[in-house]
Amino acid sequence: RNIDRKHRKRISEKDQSLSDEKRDLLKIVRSLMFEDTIIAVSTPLGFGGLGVIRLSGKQSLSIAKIIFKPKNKKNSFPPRKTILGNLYDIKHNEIFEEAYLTFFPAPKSYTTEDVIEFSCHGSPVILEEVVRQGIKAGARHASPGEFTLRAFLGGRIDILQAEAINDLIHASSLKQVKISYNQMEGALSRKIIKLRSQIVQILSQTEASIEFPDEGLKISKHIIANTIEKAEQTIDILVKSYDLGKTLAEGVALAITGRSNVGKSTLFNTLLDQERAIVTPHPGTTRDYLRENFKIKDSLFNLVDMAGLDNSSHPAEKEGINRGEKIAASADGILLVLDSSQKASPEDYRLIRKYRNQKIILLHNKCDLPSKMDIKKTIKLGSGMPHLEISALNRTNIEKLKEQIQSLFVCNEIKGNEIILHL
Ligand SMILES: Nc1nc2c(ncn2[C@@H]2O[C@H](COP(=O)(O)OP(=O)(O)OP(=O)(O)O)[C@@H](O)[C@H]2O)c(=O)[nH]1
Ligand SMILES: [Mg+2]
Repeated sequence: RNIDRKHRKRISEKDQSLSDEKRDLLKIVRSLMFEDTIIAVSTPLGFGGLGVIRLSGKQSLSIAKIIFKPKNKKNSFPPRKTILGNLYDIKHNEIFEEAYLTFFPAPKSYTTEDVIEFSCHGSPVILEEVVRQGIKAGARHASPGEFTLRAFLGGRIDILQAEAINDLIHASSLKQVKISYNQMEGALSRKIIKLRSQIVQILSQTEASIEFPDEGLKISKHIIANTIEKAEQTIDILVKSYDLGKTLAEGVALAITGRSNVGKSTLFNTLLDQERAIVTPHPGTTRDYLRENFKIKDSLFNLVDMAGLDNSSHPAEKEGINRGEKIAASADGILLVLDSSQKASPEDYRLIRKYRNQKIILLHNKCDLPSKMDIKKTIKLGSGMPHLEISALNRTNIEKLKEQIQSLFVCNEIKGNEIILHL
C-alpha cells in the first residue's frame, strides 16, 4: 500500500533468501500485522524530563489528529517537523498535556509504516494517559518488541539487525554498544549475505559443470577449493568471535573456589565492593552459591562464590559442593584460593591438579598473616599457572588481581566489530 516501488524491491530482494513456505507465512503475517495501528510508551516508565510515545500503522496520523491539536491551529503535519500542541482527553474535551508531535510518513520511518512520535513530559501518569487516549481513538497497545517486529516484517531490517537493536539497548559496555551498532547498521548481515552468495555461486557453477560439461561451463577444482577455503576461514573467524561476543553479552563467568575458610566469600565481597556474602571464622559458612555481576574497566564479569570444596558428610554441604564443582567446571575462569597462613593440605593439592588445565589464577590469600604454606611447591604443582599473593581482607594486591583477571579471562584477540553475540 504505502510502500513505494524502491522499498518493495528491497523487501522482495530480502525475501529471495527465504524458503517458499517462510515467504508465504511472512506475507500472511505482514497483511495481518499491518491492518491495525499500535501505540506504546517508548521510554522507560519512570520520572524524567521527557517521555516518548510512539504510534505506528495506517491510522497513526488520523488517531493523532483526534487526540492532539497543534497550537498554530493549522491542521497540517509536515513530515519530520516537530509541531507543538496539546493532548486531549477526548471524552471530556480537556487538555491534559503540552507535547511535541513528529510525523514520519511511510516508508521512511522506523517501522516502514506511518509513525507518529509524541514527546511529552516524563511522567508515567501522563504517558499512560496518552496511550489510553490513543487506544480510545482506535489504536491497539503494542506487544513488547512489536515496533521492531514491524520494521523486520516491513523489510527495513533483517533478523540480525533486529537482534542488534535489542543488544544495543541492553548493552553493558561501550564495546558491546559499538559492536551492536555496527550490526544494527548491517555490517554483519552484509558479511553473511556475501558469504552465502559466494557459496551459492560456487555450488551452482559446480552443478552446471557436472550437468553440462560439454558447454564450456567447466569450473576448475582450484577455484572451487579456493572459494571454499576462504569461506571456511571467514566462518571460522566468526565462530571464534562468539567467545568474545558471549562474554560481552552475558559477562565472563568467574568462579571463586577452594577449601572452606580460605577467604572465598571475603574475596567475593572485596571484588564486588560490598558486603554481599556472609563471612564468619567458621568453616562451612557458605553452602549454596551466590552470583553477582561486577565490572573491571569496560568488561562485565559474572562472579560466583560457593561452598568450600572439602569432603563433607552433611547432605546440604554435599549438595553445595556438587553445585560448586559444576559451576567451576563450566566457568570461563577460576580463582582458586588457598589459605597461605595454613600448611597446604592434600585437598589443596587435589584442587590445583584438578583445575590446572583450565583458565585459572592461583591465589595465596591471607598474606597479611605469617605464611606457613610452601608456596613454591603449590606453584610448581600448578605448572606455570598465574599466581598472586593477596589479602582479601586488607585489599592487598586486589588491583593487581583485577588487572590479571582482565588480561587473562577477557578475550581481546578479535579485532573489528563483526562479532557474533548470540548463537
Ligand atoms: N587475616 C585474614 N583473614 C582473612 C582473609 N580473608 C578472609 N579472612 C578470614 O577468614 C575467615 C573465613 O573467611 P570466608 O571469606 O568466610 O571464607 P570462605 O572461604 O568463604 O569460607 P566458607 O564459606 O566456609 O567456605 C573469616 O574470619 C575472614 O575474616 C585475609 O585476607 N586475611
Ligand atoms: Mg564463604
